[in-house]
Amino acid sequence: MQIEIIATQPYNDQNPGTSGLRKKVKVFQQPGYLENFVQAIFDSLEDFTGKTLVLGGDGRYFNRVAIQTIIKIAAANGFGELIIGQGGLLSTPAASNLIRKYEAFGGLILSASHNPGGPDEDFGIKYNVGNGGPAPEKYSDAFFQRSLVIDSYKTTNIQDVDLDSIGSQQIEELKITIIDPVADYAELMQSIFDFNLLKQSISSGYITLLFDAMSAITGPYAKRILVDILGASPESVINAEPLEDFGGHHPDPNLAHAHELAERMFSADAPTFGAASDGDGDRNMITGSNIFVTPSDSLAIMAANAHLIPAYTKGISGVARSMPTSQAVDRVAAMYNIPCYETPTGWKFFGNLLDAGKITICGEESFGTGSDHVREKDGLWAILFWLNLIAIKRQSVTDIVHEHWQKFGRDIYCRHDYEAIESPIANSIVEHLREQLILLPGQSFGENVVSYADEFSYEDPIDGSISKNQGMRVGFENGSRIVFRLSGTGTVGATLRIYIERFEADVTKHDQDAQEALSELIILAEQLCEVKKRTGRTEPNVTT
Ligand code: VG1
Ligand code: CO
Repeated sequence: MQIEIIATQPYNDQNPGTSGLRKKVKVFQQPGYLENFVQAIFDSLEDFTGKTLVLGGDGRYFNRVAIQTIIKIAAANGFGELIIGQGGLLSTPAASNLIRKYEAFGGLILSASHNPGGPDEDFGIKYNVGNGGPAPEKYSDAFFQRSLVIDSYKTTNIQDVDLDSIGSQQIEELKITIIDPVADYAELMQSIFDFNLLKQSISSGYITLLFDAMSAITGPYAKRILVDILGASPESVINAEPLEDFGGHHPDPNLAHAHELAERMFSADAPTFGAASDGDGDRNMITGSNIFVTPSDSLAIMAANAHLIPAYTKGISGVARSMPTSQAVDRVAAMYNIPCYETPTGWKFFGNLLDAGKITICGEESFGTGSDHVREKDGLWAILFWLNLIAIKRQSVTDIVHEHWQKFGRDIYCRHDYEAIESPIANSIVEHLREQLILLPGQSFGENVVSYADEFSYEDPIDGSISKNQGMRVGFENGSRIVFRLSGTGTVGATLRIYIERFEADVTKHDQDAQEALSELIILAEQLCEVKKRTGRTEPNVTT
């Protein structure tokens, strides 16, 4: 194989965020931009000669072009085998599974997840390590440092690879295997859940379902698993064709963006269960007939009921949640007497805990839940978990949620996102908040007395690494919390996320609307951060 060394200029903005490097497609299309970053990753890794790399993406615009480029750079850098999803497609959890199952050295996942796609929209790339999980911070820091000084990358002159024909081919020292992106994943799901019970529940009509793939990666996965294997009707999977621009929408599974699903689920003839996933298939939204389950509640309910699911009948070792996720799962852990860890936002912080067997189930308020079956959050896994739960308990989603609240109380929760704020204004908001932290403890706001106010810092209990400045928390004596943090996945300006929660033990008050129940804290959040005042906005772009 003839290796070419191409001279290049470094870019100064290749710092991975919460989940890999995300930029506008136009940024990635600059000369050497993608090449530099991929070479910077390989330069930061050791001892991979002859080893396997998994490669695939969510099918968004630029996916195929990027895959051909990466194949050549990986070949020139000495990988021995590339496992690539047919058509260049792999959902994030499926890629994680392949890395683990085929004991690959690592993987590159091409996705900007829930961000929109198309020539003027977003693209992304992320490296996953040998456990199948997103590269921890020490890696992403190294990638960035290398990208700042890189002056050349390696490539080869091999021909473009046919990504659509399944099978293996040998190109000199390099083996390229194009695989069915769904098969291994479907097999894994079958090993976790009671597929026979699910088939019966669906064929008998006890469960009727609607799944919105949002024109993103999970269409083929949902069609195979829900329709072909479990027997749901073909109409129960909507927007099932992955499109390069996701049909012009945000492939973000929440009530605002999955509006077709939301309309059907809140109608008179709603199915018993409705769900959606995101661009790369790692997120999930759970709904039942006329009910939306907040991701934080979903995590708690899954933890509380895991022992009913075949793969977890022995119980779970512990749970973890990202810091802004509600404390609902903490109550489950306390009652079951298992540990509960609080990590910074981003799945990369769960990997060590999962590897060490400290936790079995983990999740984030941002529509992400997962377990030790892979090292990514997993949308369809969460959906199958809920279906299995409904089938075993013979209860509706509403009854499962209400029963959970009766037992544990309800952590009323909401998140407000203010997107694309001009960076100087966002920085002024953060600075203003930071200045107040030291003064807040002991202050009373109505019935809310501040018990602590700080910037969240995390020490990994396994490797001792420390991650600072992971969001500002204001905690109250009654257990309520307001959290502020800037997004690390956006590509335009800055996005401020405000997370608000309050515990309600009184069963007669469990049916309240979250925005109303949290109205005092919402007003207080604005008083503290002044996002409306400083940006002139009147309301958040997205409320979840
Ligand atoms: C967001 C979510 C975070 C999630 C991340 C990646 O990050 O808040 O919980 O892990 O997206 O999810 P941020 O920094 O924008 O708040 V995904 O589905 O984009 O891979
Ligand atoms: Co995602």
